[in-house]
Amino acid sequence: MPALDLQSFVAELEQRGWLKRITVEVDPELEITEISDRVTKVGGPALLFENVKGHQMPLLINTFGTKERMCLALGCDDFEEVANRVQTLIAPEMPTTLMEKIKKLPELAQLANLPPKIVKHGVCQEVVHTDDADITKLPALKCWPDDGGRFITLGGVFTKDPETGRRNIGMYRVQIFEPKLTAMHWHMHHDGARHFRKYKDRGENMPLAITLGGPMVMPYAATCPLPPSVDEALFAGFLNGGAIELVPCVTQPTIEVPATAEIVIEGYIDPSEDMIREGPFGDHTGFYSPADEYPRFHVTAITHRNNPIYPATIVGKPPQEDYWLGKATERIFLPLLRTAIPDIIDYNLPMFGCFHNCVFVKIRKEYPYHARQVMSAIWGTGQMALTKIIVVVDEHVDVHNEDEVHFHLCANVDPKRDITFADGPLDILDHAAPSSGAGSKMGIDATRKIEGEGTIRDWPEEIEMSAEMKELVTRRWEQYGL
Ligand SMILES: Cc1cc2nc3c(=O)[nH]c(=O)nc-3n(C[C@H](O)[C@H](O)[C@H](O)COP(=O)(O)O)c2cc1C
Ligand SMILES: [Mn+2]
Repeated sequence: MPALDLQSFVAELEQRGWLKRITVEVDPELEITEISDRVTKVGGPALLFENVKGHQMPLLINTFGTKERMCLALGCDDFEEVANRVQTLIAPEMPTTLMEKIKKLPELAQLANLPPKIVKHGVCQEVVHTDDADITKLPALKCWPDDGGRFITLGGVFTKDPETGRRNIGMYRVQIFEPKLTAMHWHMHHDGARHFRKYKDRGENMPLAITLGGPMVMPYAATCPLPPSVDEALFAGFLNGGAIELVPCVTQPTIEVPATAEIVIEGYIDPSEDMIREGPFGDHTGFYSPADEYPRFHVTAITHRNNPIYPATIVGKPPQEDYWLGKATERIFLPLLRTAIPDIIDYNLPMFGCFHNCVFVKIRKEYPYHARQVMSAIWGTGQMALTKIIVVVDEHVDVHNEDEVHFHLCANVDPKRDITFADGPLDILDHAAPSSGAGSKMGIDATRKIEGEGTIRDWPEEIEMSAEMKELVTRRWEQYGL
């Protein structure tokens, strides 16, 4: 089972030798970034900085920086395990015999226990600051030289839809301005922003909480591209294999937060207020996202457990630890993506594409322009709709092998015939887009062309050695003395 709080996860990492404690004083402005960046890029350990200049709290970073640690956080050996559970969840096989029914029972019972459970007390409220709440006490990082200030980078933002009461959790960065003032940087396509627009229309204040730590599945769940109707806390319960315990906030009691969180920042947004200029911020695209106007968040309380650990992350040129959060999503959401687009056999969001810039897709082509149909479907599906460049390849191509994809892209494409352009929403962070969050997309059909797909001549066969000869050479390999 995944760890139920950050502290026990840290203990587990340490026991496995996957964590390093840094005892010398380090600066949360840039120095931690430079250290963490170097360590992440070589697949190094999680880092616990015990002596952060100007602060009392220790800071944990690079927690999810390898596949092994990401899997440990999700309580699995491989992302495919979780993907298979998702598959079972969405396509339950009809139990036929009594024995099979009985075998299903524990699974079904477990399902029933997935929604979050509201409890009265939580360690996240061992210490409560209201009037004396001061977010500048948190060892938030200034990540990159041109950043507009210090940012909370690994927080889960808890909001509720004012119409339906439905909860949303999203990971959005939070810039610190004053002891009780921050900004809420949710992109307009994200659910937090959707909720905000509803409060604004109703002319009501928006209650909100930012949480740090808690059950180890929570940070990941907050990044999941779930449809607005799905509560991330329910999905977290599914990942966790049991309900997440939530406790009502002290000053914003309609918002409930993980009982085992390290730190909770409670507050509200007044939608009638002027926005605040937020950023710039060195982003996951490898470029700075420019300063822009975002809602002001007023802090009404900070609660925390005794001796909390402050979790942080940096984003920047890949790989960073968010690459592994993204990889987990790519694998875990494949079964869900396939319910919308069954033609997709597999896909890969390559590291260089920074999530939305590029996707490699594998299909079994069955009719003319099948690849284009899949491109259109991707451009119409959830957060995948933000994809800028799609490369579609045939079934025999390994989409996780970039060279193999590039080989087919270069060999199989007549640019005029096989490249298609479309317009649509893009990642807000795409600086090349002609306007913010909107622009053009490119689909490259790198599959073998068939009749009905424009002018094609005889298509040659791809060179492959016969299975018999491969087997023979493998068998004799020792004899060659190579
Ligand atoms: C480290 C990290 C930082 C992120 N920062 C932001 C952010 O500042 N603003 C934002 O809108 N999305 C950000 N995201 C992406 C969202 O968390 C992600 O798209 C999530 O699915 C949004 O959830 P929602 O659809 O419920 O809003 C970040 C993701 C990660 C992994
Ligand atoms: Mn959501």
